[in-house]
Amino acid sequence: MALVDSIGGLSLEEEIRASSVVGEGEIEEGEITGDESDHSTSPNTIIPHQPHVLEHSWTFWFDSPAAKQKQSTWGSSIRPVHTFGTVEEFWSLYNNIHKPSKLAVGADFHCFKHKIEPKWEDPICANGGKWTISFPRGKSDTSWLYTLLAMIGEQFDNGDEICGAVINVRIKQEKISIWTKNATNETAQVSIGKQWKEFLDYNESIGFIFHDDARKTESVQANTQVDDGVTR
Ligand code: MGP
Repeated sequence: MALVDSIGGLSLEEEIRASSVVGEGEIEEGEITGDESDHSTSPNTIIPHQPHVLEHSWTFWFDSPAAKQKQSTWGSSIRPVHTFGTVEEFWSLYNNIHKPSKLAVGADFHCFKHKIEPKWEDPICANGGKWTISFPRGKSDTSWLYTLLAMIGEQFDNGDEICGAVINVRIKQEKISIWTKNATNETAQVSIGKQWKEFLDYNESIGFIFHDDARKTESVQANTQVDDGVTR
């Protein structure tokens, strides 16, 4: 079953680094304070580093094309890269890893909530599905970043329904998908798809597929291959 919606929208520019915005009156990291009435500390106290803790911890996973080629079972080469739980950790990781346009063709890069594996077999993903947007090769870097920021910054009204996001780098295209938990919860799926388009300022239609349907398609294809082998 495929759901399609076509609602356009807003930009996510204002969301970038939103989680690390410092409120009025708060002291920024590294800011020097000089309250003359307070003699208990040095007049020029440097406020220590206060990490900005995210609502959830997230894990980056990577599947390299070279490792994939050697595997016999799908998914056996997907590896967790690093788990982060603060805004600061996210940026230090993000700034030191390749953007999608620099990843090798065939690579899959995932960012999933900690302890959820980016596989249909994971019990939390098993009844879910995914929204997907395709981009020409080399054109998804900004959308990937905005997707990550919207997810880890808890910008989705139905963020609890989200497992994570993946970027698949292929010869002619890069596909970003958001995986969800309960594909039959149509209201939540539509809300996530609609908001995602707004965050990316994406105006085309996007497609949703149940993992269950993807699994069935896969087994039909496998049976067809077996039948072909028997009859010829
Ligand atoms: P894909 O990588 O999601 O699609 O699934 P893509 O990118 O269109 O295809 P590609 O050939 O360009 O990589 C491709 C195939 O991988 C599926 O048909 C399944 O056989 C297998 N596969 C993908 N996923 C996400 C899973 C999974 O979670 N579990 C299992 N068992 N197989 C999967």
